[in-house]
Amino acid sequence: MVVTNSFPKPAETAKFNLSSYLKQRQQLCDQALDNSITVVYPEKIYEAMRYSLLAGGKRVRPILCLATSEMIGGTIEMAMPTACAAEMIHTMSLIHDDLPAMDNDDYRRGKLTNHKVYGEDVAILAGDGLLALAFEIVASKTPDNVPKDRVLQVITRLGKALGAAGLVGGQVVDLDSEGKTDISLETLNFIHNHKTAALLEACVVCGGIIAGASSEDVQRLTRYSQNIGLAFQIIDDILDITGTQEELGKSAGKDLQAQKVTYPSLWGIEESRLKAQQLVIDACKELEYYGEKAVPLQALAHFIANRNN
Ligand code: GRG
Repeated sequence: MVVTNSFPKPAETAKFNLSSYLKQRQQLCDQALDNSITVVYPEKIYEAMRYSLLAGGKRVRPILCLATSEMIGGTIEMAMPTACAAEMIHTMSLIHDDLPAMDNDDYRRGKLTNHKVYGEDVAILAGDGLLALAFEIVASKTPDNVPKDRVLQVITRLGKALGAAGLVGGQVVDLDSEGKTDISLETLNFIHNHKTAALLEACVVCGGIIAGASSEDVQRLTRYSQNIGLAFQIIDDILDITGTQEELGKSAGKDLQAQKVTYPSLWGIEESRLKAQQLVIDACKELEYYGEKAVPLQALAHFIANRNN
């Protein structure tokens, strides 16, 4: 069977100009993130925070958050502080993940990692600073037309997604699994549902909550985001094998080198692509209820499975 990098999309999704949408949304997010940190005394920490936050990146998480807010009937302005917070949390997790005590990486987003430039001590603090700022901006910068109980729900969900019940828990099991070749599919799913899918889910669901999502909306958004979360990680594992350092902006082939159990190591590359494909189809189905309004989120799901970095 020939493995292709793309698969059929529904008619409306195919007509949608995803690349110009992504470009425009990336610019909006970059601008908002740039405005969110001013360099004051002690300059070193603000510079270290800005270094990683503004180093590029696809901005998938904030874009998902904004798109969900719009689909549910909210605006970009209502969701932008939450979208920025999600990118800050994601960036801090990358800074900490790259530290010698964790994955020990020299490159990220095409640049030297934070600790390579600022030292391990400042890199840890830059991550901490971003994490604290994320919550500060959701609480203080969400516009007044968003009811405060929605803001509280967002803070609760973000906290849960990044703590021991989310990213931190997934990272602990990932670290424990290092060097073990008998990792089960159940453990692998646990790691990635927590390390990767939990934050993507929070971005989507929080974007919806900001806009006034009902409990039925939240259920649909949860199923959509769990599917794209797993698809995202399967593709990440494939790209570690098929991508180059230049394309990925970080070291390639790390999983093989560390003999890590990954989706392609369990299923093979072709089967892994098919599974990612099916997850994207399932994710898109969850949003059919919203008709044309769901097209950006459906196109983003396809992007996640077709990306090359
Ligand atoms: C959150 C308190 C707290 C601590 C961090 C280190 C850690 C705990 C967790 C690791 C989380 C991690 C690095 C998960 C990997 C997620 C992933 C697939 C990252 C790649 O995301 P992309 O492709 O990257 O969206 P860009 O650079 O485009 O943003």
